[in-house]
Amino acid sequence: MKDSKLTVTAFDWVPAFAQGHVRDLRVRWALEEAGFPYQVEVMTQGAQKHPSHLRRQPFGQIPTLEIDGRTLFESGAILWRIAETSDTLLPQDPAACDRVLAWVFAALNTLEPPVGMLAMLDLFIKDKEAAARIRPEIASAARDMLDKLAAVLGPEPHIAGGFSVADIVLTTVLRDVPDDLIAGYPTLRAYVDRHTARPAFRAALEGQMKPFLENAARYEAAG
Ligand SMILES: N[C@@H](CCC(=O)N[C@@H](CS)C(=O)NCC(=O)O)C(=O)O
Repeated sequence: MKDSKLTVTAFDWVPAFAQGHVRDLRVRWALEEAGFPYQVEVMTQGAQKHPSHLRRQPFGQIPTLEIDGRTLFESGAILWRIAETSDTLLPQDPAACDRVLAWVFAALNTLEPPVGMLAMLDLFIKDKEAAARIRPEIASAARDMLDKLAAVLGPEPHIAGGFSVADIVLTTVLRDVPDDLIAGYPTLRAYVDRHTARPAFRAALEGQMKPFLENAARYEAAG
């Protein structure tokens, strides 16, 4: 993949609450860690629903990754493909590699759903009364998963041996846990801080933020 032509899709602007949290960040971060050069196709808001984009991402979302003309969608699938062709994101040992694979899925399938539901309640649901009524139950389900994650992580720096693609996925999920919940988990907070201090994460974040800053005035003026 190092010699392939790689293009990630991203947005030219998103509202403030989503800035730094759009899922192309994971893909950029993995590419930065792997040392694979890539280009970014910056899409205007709304272009994700055009038929030309739906042909490559059936749900009208980003990110996608184009690899020498073929397109992959779903950030988890994209990250796994990057990881298996990198020298840095997956261990060689098959048992260790299985643990990384399991943690990639655990982050996406077990942790991200309750975290995503909280984001939905806090940021998107218009019926604020209904959201406030059901939030405690969803928060409790999220806490249950975070308790177990904190217990299994313990004092370890990474989730599955050395630094791997599982840490990229898990860190990006944990960054979205609302402050009132993550405050109860100092080791998970430290885990996020440790990984977001990596130069590859900083480069990915800077890359995502650049068009948002450039286009803020135009989108804000349009209301
Ligand atoms: N499961 C998908 C989720 C992708 C997703 O939710 N993308 C959001 C940005 S983080 C998006 O494109 N939203 C715009 C829209 O739905 O119109 C993945 O991981 O790739």
